[in-house]
Amino acid sequence: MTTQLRDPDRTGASHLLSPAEIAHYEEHGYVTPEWRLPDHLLVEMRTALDTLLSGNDGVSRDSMFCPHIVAGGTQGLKGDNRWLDFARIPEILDMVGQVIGPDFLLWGTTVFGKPAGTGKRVPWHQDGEYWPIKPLATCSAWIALDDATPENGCLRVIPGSHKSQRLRAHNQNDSADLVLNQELDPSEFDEAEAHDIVLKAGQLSLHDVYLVHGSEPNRSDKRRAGYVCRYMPTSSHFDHGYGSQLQARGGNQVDFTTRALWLMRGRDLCGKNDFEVGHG
Ligand SMILES: O=C(O)CCC(=O)C(=O)O
Repeated sequence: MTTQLRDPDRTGASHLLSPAEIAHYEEHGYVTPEWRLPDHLLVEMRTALDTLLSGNDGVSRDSMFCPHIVAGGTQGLKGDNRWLDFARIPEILDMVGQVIGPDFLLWGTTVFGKPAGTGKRVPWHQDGEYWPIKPLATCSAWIALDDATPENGCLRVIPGSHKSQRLRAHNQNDSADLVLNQELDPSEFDEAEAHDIVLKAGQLSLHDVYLVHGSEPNRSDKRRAGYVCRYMPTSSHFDHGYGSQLQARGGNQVDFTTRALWLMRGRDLCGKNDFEVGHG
């Protein structure tokens, strides 16, 4: 089946972020665009998710790293090219380009599957703590595959927390109840300022690498799956060598040393990104 990525009814400028949406991203570190996936694409993504789940029995549903890498992805996940297609949805790339510039690459994806009843908490964190990106920069597109609400553990953010462009103090927490093992020190933010990102299935949010965010466990009877794509401007370098040093420090749950990079738009501005590693 050929994935028809661009929505025929929404071509043209209508999907682009408005000036107010761009200003919201800059001011608050995230935005929930007006545009949403066309129904046919949402159906395809949910079908791909069913396949991913049924083909990967032993892998935690809470975080399935790199489904876009077909074989030998992190965790031994059996992936599928369709997830790479979904990371190339032109409307989403256009919006990402509006906030990080026209030259950018895809370096990672994750399905945060948060199953009904048992979905775990994602501790408060900033994304960049163990990412080998110099200088640190990434825009994450979090695509809701189910409705995401406070009841089933939608993404929560601390608006404006990206602004200092500073990685705050994290502690390692290896509790089995958490999806990630890096947790922000409570002195670093005020949870009372948290904002819930409530999304209908097919909507998405974009967030900055320095934004403080997390999500509550899913105690409801409704799954809350999201597919996140990580895009970085090619003015930054994804340093595979530094990836191994970070791993040696013990904080990483994933292997960045062989991570494949895909140029999504424009060219490699820094000239140092390696588009052969991991493409086997
Ligand atoms: O899906 C979640 O609850 C967490 C997502 C997240 O931490 C991220 O996209 O960076």
